Amino acid sequence: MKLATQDKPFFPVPLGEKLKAVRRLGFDTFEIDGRVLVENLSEVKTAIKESGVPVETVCGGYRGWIGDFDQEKRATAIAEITRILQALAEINGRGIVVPAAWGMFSKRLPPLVPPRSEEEDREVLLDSLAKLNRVALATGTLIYLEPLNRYEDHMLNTLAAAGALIKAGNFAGVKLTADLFHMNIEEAGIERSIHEAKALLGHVHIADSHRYEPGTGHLDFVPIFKALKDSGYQGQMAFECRVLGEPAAEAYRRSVAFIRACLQEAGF
Ligand code: LER
Ligand code: MN
Repeated sequence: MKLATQDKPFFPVPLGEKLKAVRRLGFDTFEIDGRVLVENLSEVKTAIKESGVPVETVCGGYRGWIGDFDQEKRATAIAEITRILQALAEINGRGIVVPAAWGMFSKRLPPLVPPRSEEEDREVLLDSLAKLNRVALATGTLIYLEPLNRYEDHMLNTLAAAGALIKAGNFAGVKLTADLFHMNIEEAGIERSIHEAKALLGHVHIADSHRYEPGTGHLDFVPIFKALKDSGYQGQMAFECRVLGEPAAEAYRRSVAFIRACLQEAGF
């Protein structure tokens, strides 16, 4: 299990210094933006070599969504994710976090009724995932399909719903992202859902209950980590949160120490 972080405004530049700072804060690896990776591939390679800090996962950095209502934007998403996976393969990366869509539509906010049926949503997602599954298998990378909460996406909100889609398509190159912030809203029981989805778990996003740095909210991380440990989870856990404490870098360092203690207590 490796602890990862996404980029933060208080991290230094250039990328080589950023990766060194990430390690000093207590992380093992960096989750990069897809566009940053593709547009700076040789700099990323040098930074990894010089810092010894791997870059193994991607989140964001492409236009459109795999479940986009607009066919052209959906094709753009598939093409750009393909380029990101090709670049990721060159740095021995693992995979990219991909939601069905983010901020495109919510059935819980006006106008409430989406312009496409659930059956059509499903067909569109199966088609996009079939294409990206082929790319993942060809490049030795993975798609980490990410259910989001009901206010951020109307198509996939639970691990079970996303897992059913992966099974329906028999996609060996598609796994799940378990994002604790979304799960805290959508899953009846976080630990139970982790156990039920264990065969498909590929990646984890962590934040506290209010999506600030772990340790500042009311999420109980130890039983969740125990569920991951008991499920045989060996992938990454990437911080995806805002930072409440000040100064931010110190608050972030405290949060990493807090999470490492929780991981140890859970048996990692
Ligand atoms: C969005 O809320 C999220 O969790 C990101 O990982 C985007 O996929
Ligand atoms: Mn996430």
